[in-house]
Amino acid sequence: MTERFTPTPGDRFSFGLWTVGWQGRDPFGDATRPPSDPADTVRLLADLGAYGVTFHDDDLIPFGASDTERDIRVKGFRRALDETGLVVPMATTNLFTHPVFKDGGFTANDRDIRRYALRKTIRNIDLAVSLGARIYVAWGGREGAESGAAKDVPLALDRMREAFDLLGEYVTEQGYDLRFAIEPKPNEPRGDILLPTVGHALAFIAQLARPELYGVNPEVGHEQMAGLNAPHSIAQALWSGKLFHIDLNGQSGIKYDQDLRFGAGDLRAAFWLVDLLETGGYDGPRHFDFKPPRTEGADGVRASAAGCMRNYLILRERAAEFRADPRVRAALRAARLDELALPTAADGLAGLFADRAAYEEFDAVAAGERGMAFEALDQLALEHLLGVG
Ligand code: 3MF
Ligand code: MG
Ligand code: MG
Repeated sequence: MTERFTPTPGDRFSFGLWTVGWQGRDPFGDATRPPSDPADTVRLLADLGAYGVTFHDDDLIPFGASDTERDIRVKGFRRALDETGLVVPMATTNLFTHPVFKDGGFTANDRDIRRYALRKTIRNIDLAVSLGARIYVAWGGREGAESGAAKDVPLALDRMREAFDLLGEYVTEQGYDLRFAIEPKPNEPRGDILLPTVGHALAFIAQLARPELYGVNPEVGHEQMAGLNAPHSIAQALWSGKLFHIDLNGQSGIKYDQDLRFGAGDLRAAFWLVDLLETGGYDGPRHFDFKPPRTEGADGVRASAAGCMRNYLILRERAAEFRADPRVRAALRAARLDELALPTAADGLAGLFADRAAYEEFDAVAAGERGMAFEALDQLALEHLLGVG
């Protein structure tokens, strides 16, 4: 019975080095777990059934490491990848830990820091491409402010656009097969972060010189921190052709970034998200960006990572059963979802004006009295989610 929830590389589950490798240091407490060698993390993830591993430059090569140390680290990582068959679908830059980035990277008020941030990013893009990455994530965690006059937002967005345009120019000139995925977040670690939601990021991308190179990397919990419906945000990203990557995790409402394992927190949102990803045409990695709580030792870390994948697989089965249930199909028709798929005026404006039933003879009172039958539909969904469908 349990084999069907055992992950295989075909499920395309990936994890950041910083997730299972998180030592549990938080703003109030020290690390509760020892540091882990990235090569060991690769072996752990392969053992658990993942297919991919992702990294920030500093996860792999400590900030300020010498070239010799860098080579040793990269070699050890490559060896573990070769041994296990794990791939690197995505990489990213740490522009938030070192004090130099306290006011941001691409939008720091200090120009020299912005230039340094660009060079640091480009250096890691070269490494990412050499390891086979096709997606480069950019989370601007420090691109923001705590106070009003400290950041001129239009100017900061000019600098953000300049940075992404330069990165796009770089990968194009190099002939790299690499696209960028911008990761929105409303706050934490800054009081307010620029590009706070998927919607903001989509609007920003439209302003770039090569918009086709950029998409989004929505994180479930980040949208929920803004009080938004994460599956809806992610559906709009898919609809826009911009869901390049995803950070799956769990979050309970509007509070600090909990980074719970996928399935914890808002379970109903997780159900609808899996339903969306599995039916909506997303073909990228199922990437987990979570933090095994600092209460956990090595066994707890394994259980937490395994739980992310197992919960995804359980929800995948539940969502597929929901979609296949004849009662659900009938309930969807009763809720007139098939009608939503019809164009409103395929007959054009002329047809719309000529159609007296559309207005002159339309019985708005009767239409207003029709029930939508959504509750019966949602109850079926809930029962499938609970395993009694
Ligand atoms: C913070 C995050 C980040 C990004 C990471 C990948 C440290 O809330 O989600 O994780 O996902 O920088 O780009
Ligand atoms: Mg997060
Ligand atoms: Mg993330």
